[in-house]
Amino acid sequence: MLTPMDVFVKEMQNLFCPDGVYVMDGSQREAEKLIAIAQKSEIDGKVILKKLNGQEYPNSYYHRSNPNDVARTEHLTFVCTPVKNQAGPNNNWLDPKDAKEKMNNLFKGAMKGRIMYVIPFVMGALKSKYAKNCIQITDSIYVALSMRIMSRVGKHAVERIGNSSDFFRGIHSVGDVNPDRRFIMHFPQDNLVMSFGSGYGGNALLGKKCYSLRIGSYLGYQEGWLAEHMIIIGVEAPDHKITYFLGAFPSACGKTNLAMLDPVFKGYKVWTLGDDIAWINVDEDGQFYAINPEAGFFGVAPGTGFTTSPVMMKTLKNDKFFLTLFTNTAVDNSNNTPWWEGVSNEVPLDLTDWQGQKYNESLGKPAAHPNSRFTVSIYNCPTLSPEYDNPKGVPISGIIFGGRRKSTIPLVYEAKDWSSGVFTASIIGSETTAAASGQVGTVRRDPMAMLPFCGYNMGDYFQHWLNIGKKAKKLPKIFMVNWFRKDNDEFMWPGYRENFRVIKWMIDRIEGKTGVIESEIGLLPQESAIDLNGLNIKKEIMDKLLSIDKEEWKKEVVMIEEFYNKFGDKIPKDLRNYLKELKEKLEV
Ligand code: GTP
Ligand code: SPV
Ligand code: MN
Repeated sequence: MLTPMDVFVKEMQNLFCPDGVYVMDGSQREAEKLIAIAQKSEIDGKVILKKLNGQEYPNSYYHRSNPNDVARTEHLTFVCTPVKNQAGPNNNWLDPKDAKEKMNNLFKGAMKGRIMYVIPFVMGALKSKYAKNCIQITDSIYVALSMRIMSRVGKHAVERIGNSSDFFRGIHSVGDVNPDRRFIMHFPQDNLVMSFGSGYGGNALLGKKCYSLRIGSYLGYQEGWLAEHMIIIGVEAPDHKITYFLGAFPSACGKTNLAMLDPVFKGYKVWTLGDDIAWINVDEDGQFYAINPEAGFFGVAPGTGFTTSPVMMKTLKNDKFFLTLFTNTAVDNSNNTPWWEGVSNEVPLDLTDWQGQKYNESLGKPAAHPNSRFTVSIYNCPTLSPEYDNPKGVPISGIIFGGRRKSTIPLVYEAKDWSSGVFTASIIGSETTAAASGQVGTVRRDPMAMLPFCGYNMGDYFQHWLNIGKKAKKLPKIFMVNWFRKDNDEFMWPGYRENFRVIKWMIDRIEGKTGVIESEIGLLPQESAIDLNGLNIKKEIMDKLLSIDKEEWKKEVVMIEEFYNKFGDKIPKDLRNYLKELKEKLEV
């Protein structure tokens, strides 16, 4: 008898008309076979994978994408709910019937001359009751190999699915990589995503943003949990006590770096559990527990180096897992290694840029694409927490939110309680980055760092956050940070490893060891409460980093109100009241 999975695969085969079908088993032999094929196959006249120097970067391969396909495309991403307002003003919307028709027309016969890969995978630890079963279809070997790094691909997923029809369906074809024929369509009610025309991470690795966040957030709304754009870390103090944090920052705003922080203080250690996505449940004991549904990092290369992020450099150079990918970095031809701005101070002499041209520094453009990325297994990470695979997840004591802001937002502040913390997170603004196509550096609202990833109306999402707080008995503290404040175009705070000073202050707050100063926007650290021992930073700079400029904030509330107004009465009353209070305090 055919299982629902068999039926789905047959249906896809009839739709796509591939030359062959290959169901992935997850074995190492399979990986070797696929890597060998990818090294011999071309797309757009470019070899799909090239082997890199194995002494410097073990098991590593280089991939150069179509230059039109280097980032998420938010304007081509849709949430197709039966009623438009279910998707909300935060999403592009199409009627599900129309969207499916459009996609099926693109899919029809699209795999002629290609192999259809069937990728059974699990998001979350296999033994976890919070984990979810999924199947992705793709005609991209690069996507198939990337999925093997990013999720738990293979036979165990087929076994887990068994005779059930309850699994996520992710249907993907790169088509002809044409931005005019590129769509990423989500159908939350059908547990389904259809994606065409892109091979880029967030558009094509459907377990990641599409399932774990957009569909996941909708499932969480239905089932009473949260799917968030968050890192998970455990901070071990010299007395070996571990405090677990979640951290949400918009794309390319420092999550991966914070997830692999090498503390500046002796005796402390950061344990890594996740760098991009967290699924959060309130357990029977009334506490927040988080799991990372992913199994790898799809991280921004530029800025990653031995001084800024030594743990990531060690991860990339580790040989535990049998496959690491580098996409759209430059290549140093002298030793066949991937190269990007920030990995070394000197630009190599014989460098090929991300588009395959000889690099000419004098043109003033970066050699690596600003959104060039590596795809690497979490098991390569030397600071991987022993709790990573814990089916229950880890208990959370603090949630850190952040954005990338030249001005206005102080280095750190704390919310008074859960609901004012939800307000604080709902008003996050951040400068856009190269992680999504479009203009870089313009400030937009990005609540909870979820603007591009919330699969339903964000007004309902805010209410869901407030409700989850009522369900829990022990609530994490909520903090807001900004590592990116600038003065004369220079970062005022050194960032990276030095961010640990702020984390240490948060632990002091969680343990009730230090007081706070009340301000219009929240609770600020007391004078000298952040340990600056060993750091050369002027007092005026610290004062400015921890101050609130009322005039700047008056402009900020205008943007917040504009954003809130888009959602009309979907914005919870409590949040409207906080905004009103804030305006009063600022004398707006
Ligand atoms: P996504 O994978 O897109 O979700 O991004 P992310 O939030 O994981 O961003 P990531 O940690 O990769 O950082 C993005 C960029 O910000 C990189 O170029 C980093 O070098 C830079 N960055 C990270 N932390 C800091 C910091 O504390 N200060 C400064 N100035 N830059 C930072
Ligand atoms: C992001 O853009 O937030 C990423 C990269 O983490 S992607 O998976 O492509 O969305
Ligand atoms: Mn991300």
